[in-house]
This record gives sequence, structure tokens and C-alpha cells, in this order.
Amino acid sequence: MTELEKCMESLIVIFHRYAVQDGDGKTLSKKELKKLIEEELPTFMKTQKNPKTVDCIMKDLDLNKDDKLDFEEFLPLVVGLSMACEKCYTLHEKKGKK
Ligand SMILES: [Ca+2]
Repeated sequence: MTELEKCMESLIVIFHRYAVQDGDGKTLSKKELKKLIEEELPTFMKTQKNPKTVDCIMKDLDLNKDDKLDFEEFLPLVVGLSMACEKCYTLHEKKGKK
């Protein structure tokens, strides 16, 4: 597998690892989302001072308002964070060149 394929597989595996915890393996409940963010995105969590962060993320991502995130609804979180990381990465690159 290529690196990108491995990344995609990891995303799927991690999503399902947390999604199965309440018996429903297809969606993340708020509790599962919180656990996923705390355990898999600890650096992001540390930058978030607001205790309501997870609630806000859930609200933003839950497009069909069923209080659960399916894989499609979960992806924008990863995409959004990746874009934020990429911006930092670009900044550091520029700094490094100077
Ligand atoms: Ca939903």
C-alpha cells in the first residue's frame, strides 16, 4: 500500500474503533467523538480552552441532526484540522528558508 492509502485506511480504522464502543459501529455518539478527539488528537485538545469544544464540533459536523456522526460527517473534522496543520507547515517552511 502507498502512504496515502495507509492514511485513508487509518482514518477508517480509527473511526470504526471508536464507533463500535456503544454497540453501533456505524456512527460516533458525542461520547465517542469526545474520546476520539482526546485520545487521537491530544495536541488539538490542548489548544482548546473551551470545555464546550466537543459540543460545538458535534453541532457543526452533525449535518442531519441525529446527534451522531457517520463517517461522512466525521471527515470534515480531519480535513479541517489537516488544512490548519498544512498552513502551519507552510509557515514553518517559509521561516526555514530565510
Ligand atoms: Ca449525523
